Amino acid sequence: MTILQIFSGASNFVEGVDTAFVLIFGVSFFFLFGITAVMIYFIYKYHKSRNPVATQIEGSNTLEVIWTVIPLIIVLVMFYYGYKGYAVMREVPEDAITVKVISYMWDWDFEYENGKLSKDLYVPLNKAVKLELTSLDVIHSLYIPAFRVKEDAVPGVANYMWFIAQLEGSYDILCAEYCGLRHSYMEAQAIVVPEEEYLAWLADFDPEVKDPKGLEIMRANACMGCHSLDGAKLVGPSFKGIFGSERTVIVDGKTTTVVADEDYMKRAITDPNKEVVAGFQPNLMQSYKKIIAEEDINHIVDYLKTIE
Ligand code: HEC
Ligand SMILES: [Cu+2]
Repeated sequence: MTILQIFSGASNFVEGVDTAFVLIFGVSFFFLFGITAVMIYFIYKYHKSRNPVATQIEGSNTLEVIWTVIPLIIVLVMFYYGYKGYAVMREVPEDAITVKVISYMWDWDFEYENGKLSKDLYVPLNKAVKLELTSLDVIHSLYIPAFRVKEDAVPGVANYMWFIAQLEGSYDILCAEYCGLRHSYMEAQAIVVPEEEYLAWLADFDPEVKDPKGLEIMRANACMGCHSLDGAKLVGPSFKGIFGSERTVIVDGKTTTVVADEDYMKRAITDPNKEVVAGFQPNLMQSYKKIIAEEDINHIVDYLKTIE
């Protein structure tokens, strides 16, 4: 992200948020320095050597009115600009495209209207995008600093946010709600491309191959709390590139290697403590044989085959 992208309105909310920010910051800055300057001046002016007898002031209606009314006006002005910037954020235009955001420890999945899933958020330039936020476990918060938007993803609550991206480029997405061990790694990119490019990207997917159903089942069974898709080692091994790779496993205390084919992956789910992946603890993963139907286990295996 360049300085240009930060300051020149990467989204339609930059102006409103920055106006409120600069106003509040400016007022605070003015009073911090103003009050400090007056304080220093009074220390000098009313020093005992220059002003040996203090004046007792018994109250002044004029002063009371001034220091009540002026702060009241300042606070109302701050509120006006803050509210003006915020109100539009809750009014989603009717032609907005919808992207579902599924957050979980510790990653984001973005699901588009046609069922395509992605790890980075793709959005078309100059089009309203509504994000529908859900969480599968704890509270997360989707934060795109360059767009000046942030909204909590709360389990069991349907929350939303929207924006219009106005500059092509790639912008950081962060989690702004502390959510555990890998909170700080819960990042992604918002990738803004011209609309034709976005539509081409969106159409380029084969639902048969991706089998997002398998991912859904894994999420519903909290597999992703122990396994990552991106190579990160959590409680269990990452699924990245698992299909067809050689796994070093310990069987009855002896180390051997097996190729992770369909059969191996099914065994790993239904009888995980028979072949224990080297470098990981046995008995952490339970057998899902009686918990997940065989058909659904097949969906999981089909999905695992696609994770490169
Ligand atoms: C409590 C943490 C935990 C959960 C939840 C969990 N696993 Fe595991 N999983 C592990 C650990 C630890 C290992 C490595 C030790 C072993 O092989 O038993 C493992 C191993 C695996 C392997 C073999 C991986 C390899 O590198 O060869 C697969 C496949 C797997 N799990 C699938 C799943 C699926 C599917 C689910 C959800 C239905 C799941 N796991 C839920 C902890 C977990
Ligand atoms: Cu988080």
